[in-house]
This record gives sequence, structure tokens and C-alpha cells, in this order.
Amino acid sequence: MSERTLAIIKPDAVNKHVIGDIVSRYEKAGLKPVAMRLMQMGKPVAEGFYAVHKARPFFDSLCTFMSSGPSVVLVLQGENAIKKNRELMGATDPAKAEKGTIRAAHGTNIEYNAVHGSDSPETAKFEITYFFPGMDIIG
Ligand code: IDP
Ligand code: MG
Repeated sequence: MSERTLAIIKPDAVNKHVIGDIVSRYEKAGLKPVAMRLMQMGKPVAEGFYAVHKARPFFDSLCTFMSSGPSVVLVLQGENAIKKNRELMGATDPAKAEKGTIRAAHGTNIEYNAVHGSDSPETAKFEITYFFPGMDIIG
């Protein structure tokens, strides 16, 4: 089933000049970018995006990081896009991410881990609408 997911190339990865490498990985995996923004989100925008993690001890640090520089926010479309992107990304902690994944290649630590990807159809819907209001969800 073709579906859409939200991906973010986080500020650490943009700083490392690996936007091109990461977008190329999406394309080679059959995840087609159908919307894309280069933007520096304000801290309140990061806080709204990560609201589900509000109670976690790393919440403030995470939102400071996510607003510290430009990110690339994308909508990716393809067969099983949500699961496929999570596989491409690898585990949250780059030290535990499988070889060949984006986080194994470009992540620095469990916080500065290069990319975000929606984890379910419900979060994909919320996240796509959050950054691309008015964009219809398919699948
Ligand atoms: P995910 O990005 O793999 O879905 P989540 O558990 O949803 O991981 O956490 C969201 C983001 O919060 C992570 O990508 C990472 O940047 C940060 N994070 C997660 N766990 C920790 C932690 O234990 N310490 C610091 N930052 C964390
Ligand atoms: Mg998550």
C-alpha cells in the first residue's frame, strides 16, 4: 500500500553536509519526496512536534537541539513508507543501529541521531499536517 510518512533531516546532519546522502538513500529505497522544506524551527514549534515526549527527561534538550539550526522536513511517499523509513533510519541510539542504516552512518549519539521518521499512520498524519497543513494523506 502506498502511504506517506514524515521525515526530518535533523540539524546535526545538516551541519555534517549529508542532506544529499540522506535524500539519496530515501530515493534509492523507493521513498519519493513529495514535499520538502529547509527550515529552522523555533523552539515552540519543536515542542509542539515532540509533545508526546513532554514528560521525558530529555524533552527540553531535544527541543533546544531541534531548534538549534536548519533542518530539512520532508514528506516521503511509497509502498509501506512508514516502516520502510524506520528500517532505513535504524535504532534511536546510533551505537545500536544496524550497519548500513542512516543513524549508523551519520548519528552522533542517542539525541543527535541525524533523522526523524513517523512511527505509525496516526503519527504520520499528525506530523505531516503539522509541517504541511492542507496536504492530504494517502493510504
Ligand atoms: P525515534 O526518533 O527513534 O522515534 P523517540 O523515542 O521517539 O525515538 O525519541 C525522539 C527523539 O528524542 C530521538 O530521535 C532522539 O533525538 C531523542 N531521544 C530519544 N531518547 C533519548 C534519550 O534517552 N536521551 C536523549 N535524547 C533522546
Ligand atoms: Mg519517535
